Amino acid sequence: MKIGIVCYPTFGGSGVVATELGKALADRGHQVHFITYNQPVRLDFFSENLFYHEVSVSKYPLFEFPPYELALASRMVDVVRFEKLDILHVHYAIPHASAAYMAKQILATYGIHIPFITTLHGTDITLVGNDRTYKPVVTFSINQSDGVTSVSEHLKQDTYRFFEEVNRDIRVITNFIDLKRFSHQPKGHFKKAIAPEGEKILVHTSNFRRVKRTSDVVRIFAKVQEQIPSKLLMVGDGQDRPECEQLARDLGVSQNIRFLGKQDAVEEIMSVSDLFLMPSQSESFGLAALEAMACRVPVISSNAGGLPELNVDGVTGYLCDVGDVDGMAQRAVYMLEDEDRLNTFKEEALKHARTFDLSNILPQYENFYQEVIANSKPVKTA
Ligand code: GMT
Repeated sequence: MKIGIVCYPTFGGSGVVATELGKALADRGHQVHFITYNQPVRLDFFSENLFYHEVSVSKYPLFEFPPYELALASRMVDVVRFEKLDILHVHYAIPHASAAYMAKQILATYGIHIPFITTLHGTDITLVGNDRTYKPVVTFSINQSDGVTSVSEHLKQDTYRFFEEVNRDIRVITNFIDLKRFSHQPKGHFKKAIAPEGEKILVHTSNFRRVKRTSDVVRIFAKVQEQIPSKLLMVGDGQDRPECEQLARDLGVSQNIRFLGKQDAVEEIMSVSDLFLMPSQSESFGLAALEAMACRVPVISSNAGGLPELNVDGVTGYLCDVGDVDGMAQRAVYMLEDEDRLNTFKEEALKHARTFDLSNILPQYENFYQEVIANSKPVKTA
């Protein structure tokens, strides 16, 4: 197939899923065309089946808000026409689904039928559910998609709950992990450098947005550290990082926390870690937690959103209510204080991560593409 993928080319979240999916499809022999405003971060190598088409938004003094959605729709029209794509797959509804709808209508005037699939990732639904600004457009463009997927069952139910007028079937295709890349690596020297006295290593990765509750991570760690000699690695960057750094100083634990900023080789950091913390306010799936589990790291998370579908309470780690810093700290101590117990959690985390291996999820996307191509109806033109 010739597949167009539209995504945000950023660190973390939907952009990573879209890029990893595109790479895997290209490995399977499909031709994959990324259409976005920057080279996706994990697309930094050559493959004969991978193409990148930049969307450039012209600046004009009149445009206080340059119309990215129009530039994107125009680029989609251009790429579909000239590369003869079979299907478009847009990741994150806003504004990609409505841009795809517009491109589809324009292409129909050239006699070209292009079906499009929208994958819902999380904040495109959960934030908009609380903010009516984009609601009519998101509702319309979900309903007009030829196929819709969500990354967890919980996100599917949230979509119906927040968008009462969405009347489409939504196929759950969960996020995935490439276990060939994300696996435990022997990085003993790195571990020794971070924890020279054999301290336990806790880790958190995110974009430090409010929804991640990163200050809870610091608070949980401060409590754990009172009972277990330990270190905390904070990976990523974002608006709440300065607040976390200040909190670490105020709580007197800053000497045991390393803020590492954005990192490419996350799997190397995970490989030296004993426990992953994800106390998010909301999380449609929690890809970062799956990355940790694939590296044999158990998870303490909140029970928000789709996290219970990933983190099995008492098996791969523990789930607590959002904001329950004491509960999360207690469970962390329970896991870390006994080496055999910790190892059992580690094994279970890896075992469960294997069920999300790319090899299980990729065929679900390929089958869905074929289903949608076979069943989608061309736009009626006058
Ligand atoms: O939260 C992020 O890191 C970005 C965000 C996005 O939409 O790009 O991530 C969402 O999509 C990820 C990939 O499907 C999910 O694993 C995250 O759980 C989800 N984030 C939230 O729901 C807050």
